[in-house]
Amino acid sequence: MNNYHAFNEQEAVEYARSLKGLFSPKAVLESNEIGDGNLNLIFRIWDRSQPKDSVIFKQALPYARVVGESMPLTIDRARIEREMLLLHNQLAPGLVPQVYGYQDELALTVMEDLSDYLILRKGLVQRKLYPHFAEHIGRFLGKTLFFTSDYFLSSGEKKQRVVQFTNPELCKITEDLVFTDPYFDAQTNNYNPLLKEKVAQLWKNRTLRTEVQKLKDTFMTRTQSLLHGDLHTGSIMVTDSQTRVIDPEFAFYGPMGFDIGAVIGNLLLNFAAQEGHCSSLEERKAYQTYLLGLMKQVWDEFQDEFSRLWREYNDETFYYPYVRSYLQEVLQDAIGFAGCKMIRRVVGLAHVEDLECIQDPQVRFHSEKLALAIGIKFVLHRKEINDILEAALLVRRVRTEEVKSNEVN
Ligand code: SR1
Ligand code: MG
Repeated sequence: MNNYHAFNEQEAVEYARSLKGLFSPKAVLESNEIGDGNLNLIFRIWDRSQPKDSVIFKQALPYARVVGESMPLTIDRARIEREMLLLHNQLAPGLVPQVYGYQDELALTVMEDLSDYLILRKGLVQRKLYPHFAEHIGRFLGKTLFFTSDYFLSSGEKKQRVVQFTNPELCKITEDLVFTDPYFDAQTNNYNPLLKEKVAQLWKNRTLRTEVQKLKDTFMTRTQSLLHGDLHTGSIMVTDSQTRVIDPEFAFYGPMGFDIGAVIGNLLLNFAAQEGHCSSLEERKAYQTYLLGLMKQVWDEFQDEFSRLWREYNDETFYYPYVRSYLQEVLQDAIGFAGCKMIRRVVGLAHVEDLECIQDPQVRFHSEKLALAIGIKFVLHRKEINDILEAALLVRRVRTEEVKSNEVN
């Protein structure tokens, strides 16, 4: 940490100039700090005479940006992120940004600029359609979760990887913000005052809190695969034809369902948010149906890819027919984690743009209430779900109940 200091835009340019081969010696470099995430600095650096000639500098701050210096955070997360990106480039080529270089003391990674891409969350808020996203993410999940599991790696290799990607501080953030704080009157919580009664009910719900505790236990103890660790729709960038997974600084060995649940939960946060975005009932319904279709397709693609790889690489070490019940448990975990992810984004510290961009608190309240209701049902009923279509049906049922209860009140 001795030689660490956080860059400003000018320092980022000077550092870029000092890196041989990154830009032409004649380049006139400019830089903008464009980070809008919770943790890091992101500099875009480009050559004024060749604007397409550009890179991203991602620098970890020694604290969480969203909170400030009162929340110190290890800069080792930059190493974890870079090592994960390099591994993802091998396991799922074409679905992650390229890494061009790094400097550990500065907690700096130099990587591909994806300015032509849009953060998926923003695209979903605008109700855009992405014909390839579900296939790409399903495949990404299938490959990265299979190739880092005991079903592919030798027992020794797997355990070395567990050590390499031990990420205690970032896991603790998730343990607190996803599984703990939303379920009591924690200082970090932040919710729409109109939800006060709903949140009080949440805290009193002993069955729910027990189920969330089980999921937290799974998160903390099940070293199934190397996870991205924070795979929400803000960690995915898209064009009409391309998909890239970014920001794996929360990577660690955990339960597969946590990554899959992050994708599902965030698609459904958008589903709930659409209630407050779209005044045309027909357009809203069509987009919500589209989101449920994406959820199903992500799961189906994951399941197909994972089973295909298990069969392809199977020797007698693991009995192939077990894959079916194995994936059933992964699905139930994914549904439970999706539920937790939805609840935390309504009650906890860090919210999502899908809901936050609804200006009117009364309108937002209805979307937040729906997100909460889906999240709770997912946690409580995950063990009854044996097919992704049942999860979609449950979402539809909860929505209908919510609409009815809004009419009565
Ligand atoms: C203090 S960090 C808050 C959240 O931002 C990240 O994206 C993770 O989701 C984390 O929980
Ligand atoms: Mg992130």
